[in-house]
Amino acid sequence: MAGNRTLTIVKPDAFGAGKAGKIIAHLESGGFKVVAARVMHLSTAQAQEFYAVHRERPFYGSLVSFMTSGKCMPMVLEKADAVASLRQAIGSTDPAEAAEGTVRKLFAESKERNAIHASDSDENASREARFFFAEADHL
Ligand code: FUP
Repeated sequence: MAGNRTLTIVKPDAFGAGKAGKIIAHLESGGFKVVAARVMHLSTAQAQEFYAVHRERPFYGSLVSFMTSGKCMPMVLEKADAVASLRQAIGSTDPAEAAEGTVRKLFAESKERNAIHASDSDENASREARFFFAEADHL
């Protein structure tokens, strides 16, 4: 995981609605390359750990319930300046505030059911990639 990789998750709202293919196509047309991918149903313990940074926030329980409500699709993506580029491509947390053409503007339902996750730093991208993948999956 150099500065050219990041971690994304197509969340259960988008995956369950059959939007994963369109989201991947949108990201690929934006220059991202998928270097690892899996489909999984997060356990409560996994979702709690993944979002542990938010555990004191009022939305934590609801977020964990949502993230465990169906299958999701974690992926490692590659592009120059991957973290910043993907944050820009997904748009604001709340789709009502997301810029035109962003993944959340195009595909998200609400601030919680917002279609996609993207790492917010190189350090978190590495940590989150290790959370979902073995090193050998994205060499
Ligand atoms: P983001 O980095 O844009 O995914 O947003 P955050 O890391 O701040 O929040 C993580 C997730 O918590 C969001 F994707 C959605 C959820 N969330 C809420 O449900 N309500 C809020 O007020 C803030 C975040």
